[in-house]
Amino acid sequence: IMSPKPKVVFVLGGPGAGKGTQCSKIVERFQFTHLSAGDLLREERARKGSEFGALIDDYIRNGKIVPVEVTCSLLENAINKSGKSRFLIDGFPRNQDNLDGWNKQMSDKVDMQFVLFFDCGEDVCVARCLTRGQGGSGRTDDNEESMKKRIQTYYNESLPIIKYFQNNGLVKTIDASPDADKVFSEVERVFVSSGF
Ligand code: UP5
Ligand code: MG
Repeated sequence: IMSPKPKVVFVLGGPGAGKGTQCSKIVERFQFTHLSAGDLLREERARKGSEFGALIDDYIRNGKIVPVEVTCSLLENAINKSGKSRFLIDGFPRNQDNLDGWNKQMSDKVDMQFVLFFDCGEDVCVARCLTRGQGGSGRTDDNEESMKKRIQTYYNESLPIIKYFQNNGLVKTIDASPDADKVFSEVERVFVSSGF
């Protein structure tokens, strides 16, 4: 007997919208495994012997989106290695290349449930990332120069993908500007009403 396909929720939103923060809360409350594409890329960058380390480093500093072959394979490996069946995929897909690559490599292997979209104004996003950078996040992209590029990439490449999902009725939008607990109360409602 075939085991059922893993269930996947895409978690999208601008840089600093609170994707990671909310994913941690979802994991505490619901049976999900959190896979942040950005975290997987940063791990791969740090891995000794990685052939992609320098490329990933350059893309992240410049707020550019790493070619999908790299990111999608990291995600597929993480899904397979975990042995789990419900995943939050945080920060992916974020452009057309990501979406096409995912559809080619993964869409038949999982059941995508919905897209959780953290909607947040640019000023709030930027302020959150810069504050985190000042607190010593160690992230090479939490500075003003990288931030401008991350925001540009978000508007030019990622928002059109969110709009595409919206046109297909797949998006649950959450106002991400209130404090994290308030945001989570909305997130909770979405998951409960989706049967989780
Ligand atoms: N914070 C969170 N929620 C708050 C709230 N409600 N009120 C006040 N403060 C709040 O939060 C950011 C900061 O804000 C934290 O200090 C938090 O405490 C505070 P976080 O939860 O980390 O937000 P998140 O949306 O996860 O922000 P992140 O910076 O991770 O978003 P990005 O989308 O920019 O980063 P990611 O790691 O996904 O990607 C980084 C780079 O990797 C990309 O720019 C790209 O170069 C590359 N990448 C790819 O190439 N491909 C991919 O598929 C993914 C990434
Ligand atoms: Mg994050």
